[in-house]
Amino acid sequence: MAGLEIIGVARSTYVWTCRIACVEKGVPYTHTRGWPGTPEMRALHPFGKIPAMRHGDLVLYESKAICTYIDRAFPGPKLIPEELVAGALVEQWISVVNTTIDPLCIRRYLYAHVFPGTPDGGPDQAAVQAALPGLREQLEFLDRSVAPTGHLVGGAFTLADANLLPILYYLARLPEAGAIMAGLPALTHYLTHHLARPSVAATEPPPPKGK
Ligand SMILES: N[C@@H](CCC(=O)N[C@@H](CS)C(=O)NCC(=O)O)C(=O)O
Repeated sequence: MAGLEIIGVARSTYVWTCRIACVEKGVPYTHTRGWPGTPEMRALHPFGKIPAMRHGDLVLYESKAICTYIDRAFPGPKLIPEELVAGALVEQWISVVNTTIDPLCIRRYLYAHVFPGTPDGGPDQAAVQAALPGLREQLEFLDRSVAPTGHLVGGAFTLADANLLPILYYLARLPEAGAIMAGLPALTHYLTHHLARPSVAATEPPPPKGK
């Protein structure tokens, strides 16, 4: 069977999670740049989003489905534990991050900085300020959640961590979220510690152009 390919730009949080999964499992893979909305991505994903995956004749989209496939198709440490409760908790974390934390932290707050749509290209301050109470609530919740073991589920690195870390990486680089996180020691340690993990460090996106 042809090798595994992850398609999407490296800066996407969801692409990053899939690449972490490949490295964690020791799966050789090719990373192909693909921009959302392009004909190339629309050929792989019905809405042109990233990531997509190719493995032989199989094309998959949705990062969770891609990572689950990688976890089941290849030997190596389980990213989604087989044990009933731990496995369910990983599913819970991925779901809450993708449906509640990503929409606020990335789509509303980070996008208000990165894609502000303001006349001068500066941050959309109204959108930033409106996101802050919820952002603080979510970050404080995450701080409490990782404090006991330094992981989201049990005492080991799982897909739940691989799914959250890219989001925290970007938040820590923005002024308001960075200031909130600086006051949350468990979350700060969690991020610093796992960014040094070989699978995460090896797949860290390049800095934006001009930096
Ligand atoms: N639920 C999808 C989300 C994919 C997604 O929204 N990707 C973003 C980049 S991080 C994207 O393609 N955005 C462009 C768009 O929505 O048109 C997954 O987990 O793969």
